[in-house]
Amino acid sequence: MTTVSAPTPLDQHRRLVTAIPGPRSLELTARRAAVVAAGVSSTLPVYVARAGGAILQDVDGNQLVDLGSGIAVTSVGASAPEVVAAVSAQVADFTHTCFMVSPYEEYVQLCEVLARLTPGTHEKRSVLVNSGAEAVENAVKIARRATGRDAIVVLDHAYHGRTNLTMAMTARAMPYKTGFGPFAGEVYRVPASYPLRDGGLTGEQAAARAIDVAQRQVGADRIAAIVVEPILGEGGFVVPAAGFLPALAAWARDNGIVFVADEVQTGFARTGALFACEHEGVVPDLVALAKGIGGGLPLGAVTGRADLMDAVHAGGLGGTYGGNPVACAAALAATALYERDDLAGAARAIESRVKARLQAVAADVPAIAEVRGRGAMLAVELVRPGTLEPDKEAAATVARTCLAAGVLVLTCGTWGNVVRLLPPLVIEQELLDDALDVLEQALRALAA
Ligand code: PLZ
Repeated sequence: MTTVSAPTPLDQHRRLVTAIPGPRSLELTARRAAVVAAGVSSTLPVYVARAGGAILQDVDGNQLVDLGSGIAVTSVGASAPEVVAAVSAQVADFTHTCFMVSPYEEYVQLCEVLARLTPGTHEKRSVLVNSGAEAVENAVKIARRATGRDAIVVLDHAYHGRTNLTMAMTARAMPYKTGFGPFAGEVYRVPASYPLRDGGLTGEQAAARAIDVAQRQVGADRIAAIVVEPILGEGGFVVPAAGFLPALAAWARDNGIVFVADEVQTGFARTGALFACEHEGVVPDLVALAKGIGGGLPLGAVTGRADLMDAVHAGGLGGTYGGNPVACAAALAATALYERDDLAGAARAIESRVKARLQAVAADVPAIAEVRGRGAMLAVELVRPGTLEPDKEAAATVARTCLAAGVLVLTCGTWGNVVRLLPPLVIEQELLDDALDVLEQALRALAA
């Protein structure tokens, strides 16, 4: 293997040297308008020059704290040295052959890692793809082929991607679906568990409500798969009531329905366990993976029961770039870090630190309806005080205030009223506290 010298690490401090955005970023914003499609939007009005750990350095030399990790991707830290070294070495060896044409060891090795790390001790197989949406699509293809059934059940508030099939599976119209139909057929939506808005339903009751809809409107014997995010991601970082996931999984098992966990956002230590299903002891039949798996390089996977995966005819799964060797090298390095550095433990430490802090703020700020989440997948849902009426403007204001101070936080939620935190799991405590100071101030300003 070729060795490549590591770049100088970025110091892990927030530092503003211009207004946000600075002059170079403003220049790029103007250039962008002339050539980048208007449909592609960016949260951050600043352009990144370098990134390291939990710091984004922009083209004007500002250093921002990254509490988004590129939407839960750079969990091992931006440009983790181990990932950089593995990628650099692989690039020097070969960048692409196409696994369907001339295979290589890295693909096989990564599938071995996935078989070992994902929930359950049963025999597993994997297929590697390029993105989360592609992972979800392939899980559906596999479930349909294995069961000979067509129907797919998804949850309200779900997000599964932007391709035609996954748009149909995604709940929210704007901005994901509006004007982009017609959508793929045979996708049926059932109510999720959303404790803040469920009027006290238990997990079992919420599951019974979902199952009732599926059985009445579709019929269990027509359903190939139920696809579930163990914690709703784009839909608002909603942790289902305890018992919801196990009840859905049991119903799926009893009815020959493939239980697919979309762990694209929750996977790889993000929620304080290697996979979010583990919090409830649920072993999915198939898991859709992406984001954190690649340490920053584009990669997705479906891992699952060997009997289901191998029901697909030879040549039925694939794609030119699926399991690209550079992405595999990155994933082998990243997955080793989740284990070596106990990043699930790091996520749990982030959870206790952030929750303690934000719960104290919530006691003083009536716009905060709930502080929730697991591990380093945490959120604050904002409402008009005294009601459950979503307040999207409040979330936008908080995000904007943080950004102006050099802290990147994202929003999410069906109503856009949730401020979410997805810090790299390696964020240093001092830097996290500094970013939380900024966030706390922005939240407290809502009560002022
Ligand atoms: N499943 C659970 O969270 C991607 C999308 C942001 P891709 N989430 C961030 C946006 O606005 O496009 C996601 C997810 C879950 C599937 C996906 C899709 O993953 O890699 O973006 O295709």
